[in-house]
Amino acid sequence: TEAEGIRLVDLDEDGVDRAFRADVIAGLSEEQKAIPARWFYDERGSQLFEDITQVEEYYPTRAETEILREQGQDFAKLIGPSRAVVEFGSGSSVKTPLLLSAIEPGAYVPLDISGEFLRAAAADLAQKFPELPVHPVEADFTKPVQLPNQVADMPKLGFFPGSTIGNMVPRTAVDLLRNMREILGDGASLLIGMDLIKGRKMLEAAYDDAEGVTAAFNLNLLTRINRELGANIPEDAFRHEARWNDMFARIEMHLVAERDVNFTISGRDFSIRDGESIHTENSHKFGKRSANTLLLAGHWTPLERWTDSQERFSILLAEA
Ligand code: AVJ
Repeated sequence: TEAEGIRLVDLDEDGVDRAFRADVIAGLSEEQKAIPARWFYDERGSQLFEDITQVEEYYPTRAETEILREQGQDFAKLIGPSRAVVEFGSGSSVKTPLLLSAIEPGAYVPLDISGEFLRAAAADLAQKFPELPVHPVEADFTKPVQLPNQVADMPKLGFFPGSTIGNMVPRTAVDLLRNMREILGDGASLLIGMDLIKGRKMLEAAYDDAEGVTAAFNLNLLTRINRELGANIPEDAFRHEARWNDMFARIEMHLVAERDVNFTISGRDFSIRDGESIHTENSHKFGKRSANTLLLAGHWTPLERWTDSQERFSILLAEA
């Protein structure tokens, strides 16, 4: 299973998230066991991801923030003022203000599946930019979305930082880019972060830090399954692994069983053999050519590209 999309929450009579249970049961029934990466982000998982962005080895957040800090003048020149900035995901308290202060936007429209994250982010932004109209939209942006009437006549700038696109296999990534193109309409631009291909050592270290924060993030998925799905997976039987898959140019995270284990999830029996793994995340990396090809397949024409001073990360500007 490599279904990485997002869905609105649908609880059963016992308060169990149906989509979570269905994804876990289907994923653990495959030949290569796999669970979609979006299930990492419960409260503890979101906190652990925040912690990851602070560890020495994890460069993407710092590198992308550097680009946003340094290239404000270029953004202003190429994007121009009075755009409705549509952010896919509820936004980061650091990156979003850097973009908004660079370009004099006409409005800010954060889109997120989680109303809770969305309201918090919108309130934070409204405080930092008291003059800026903010119109949060609670929506699944893998589906068609109608933008608020207030921004109907403004040209749009889509913002999709964080190399989140890299979590998707190319097919899913292309579908999402095409949907963004539909949501944003004619005359729109897109500013998107993509992490770059680099040496295996640096990539594997970024996803397997010495402090073990990424390991804790990966293993927390088992804790979440046990708690929310009434499972009894022995967490101590698994270890975190980050592998560079050179053919697909991606880092894969796995949970590798260190002995044979049997467990039940929502009354169903599963077994995993010693050495077998559960594939929990893909993080695709791009070159200039593969980044452009992905954008073009997604119905966007690349216009400009920036990297940080150490050429670890890229931000691309494309037009509809
Ligand atoms: C938030 C998806 C961009 O792939 O680098 C960090 C998630 N996983 N360390 C990434 C993540 C392990 C991150 N993204």
